[in-house]
Amino acid sequence: MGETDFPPLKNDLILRAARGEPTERAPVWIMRQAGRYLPEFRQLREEHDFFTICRTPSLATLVTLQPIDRYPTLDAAIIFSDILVIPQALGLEVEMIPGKGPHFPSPLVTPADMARLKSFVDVEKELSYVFEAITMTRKALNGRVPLLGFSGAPWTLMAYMIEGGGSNSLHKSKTWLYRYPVESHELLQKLTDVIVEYLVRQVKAGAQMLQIFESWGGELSPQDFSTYSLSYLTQISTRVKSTLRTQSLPIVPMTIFCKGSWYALPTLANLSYDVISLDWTIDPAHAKQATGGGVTLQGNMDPSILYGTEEKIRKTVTEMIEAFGSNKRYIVNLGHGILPTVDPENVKIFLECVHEVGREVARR
Ligand code: 1CP
Repeated sequence: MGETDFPPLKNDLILRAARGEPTERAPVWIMRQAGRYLPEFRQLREEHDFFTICRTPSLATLVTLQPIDRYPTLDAAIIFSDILVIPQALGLEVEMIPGKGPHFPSPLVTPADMARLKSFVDVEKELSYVFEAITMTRKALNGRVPLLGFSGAPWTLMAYMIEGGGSNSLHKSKTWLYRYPVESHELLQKLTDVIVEYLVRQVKAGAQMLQIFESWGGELSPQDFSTYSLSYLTQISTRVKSTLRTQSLPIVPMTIFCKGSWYALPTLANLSYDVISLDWTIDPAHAKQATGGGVTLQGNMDPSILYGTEEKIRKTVTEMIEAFGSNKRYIVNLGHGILPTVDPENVKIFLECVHEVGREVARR
């Protein structure tokens, strides 16, 4: 698909912020903005299994648009899917258990299990439903806001494939790092190769910006993060951008979210990512200083603030925007995904406040 196949964009605030261009206010979106906190999503989930929604482009489009229709204050849409579609494409079974989360009936136990993964992954074919959903959503958005694509990062995906689902200690996947480092690197490289192709293909389908989720980055020591995460994150940004260039596709902005990896900020700022997404444990002043102003920052309100009073939400948003600045290199978001039991009215308050305060701070 070429840019001319899609309706013209009416709101490019997030793209400008990502490129370091001035903005009249900081743009805003919410990680996991389409999901269980919305009654319209829960209703659809009663009728359809999670991965059926992901695999049916018309349903994925519908769900992606739910928060955009409800909140005209959102400045971006993110395609409805999950990071675990890549392990599925590699041949592993993943189920989504309502109220519990993802479950792999046969996770990888020892490196011998890597033989169960496909030796060649036909990304175009295995993940065609994601690309179709992106193209359909881009059209349905009618240029209201840009559409973001995404992928899990190699270490986070490896951890899910070995743990078999969510985990507190990650001791099974860490056992691989500390007993089978060679095979761990082999798995991480295999994931990286698929992720690069997957992201490029998302742009070809119409994604206007990409985010990489290293949700379990903070579980690693700084040394292990460097060995098992950073080297692959570096490959992803450089290879995606060079492939986009050779294929004459738009060089879209890329965001990296490494939850918990505060120590890596100066290094992350020197990779070819345009945006660094921050969790709420990082002080804005520290983040600005550690990244040196050459990248855009995204984040980072504690998602639980949305359980607070209107007054508390307003106070936190104001302090956050004042600290990050509103007219350049800043995208408002939460520090992690929105929680399923948040009241959608509080989300409305949050978004309206971001607009109001964002405009005011940008004018100062
Ligand atoms: O943001 C959006 O609106 C787009 C949709 C989206 C995204 C970007 C979903 C839908 N999942 C994701 C990414 C994702 N999935 C991440 C990275 C972001 C993060 O750290 O939160 C991770 C770690 C997952 C894995 C996953 N999928 C979990 C976490 C499990 C754990 O505790 O380790 C869960 C609960 C899911 C299920 C899921 N994904 C998305 C939704 C709406 C849901 C709920 C499923 C349901 O309806 O039952």
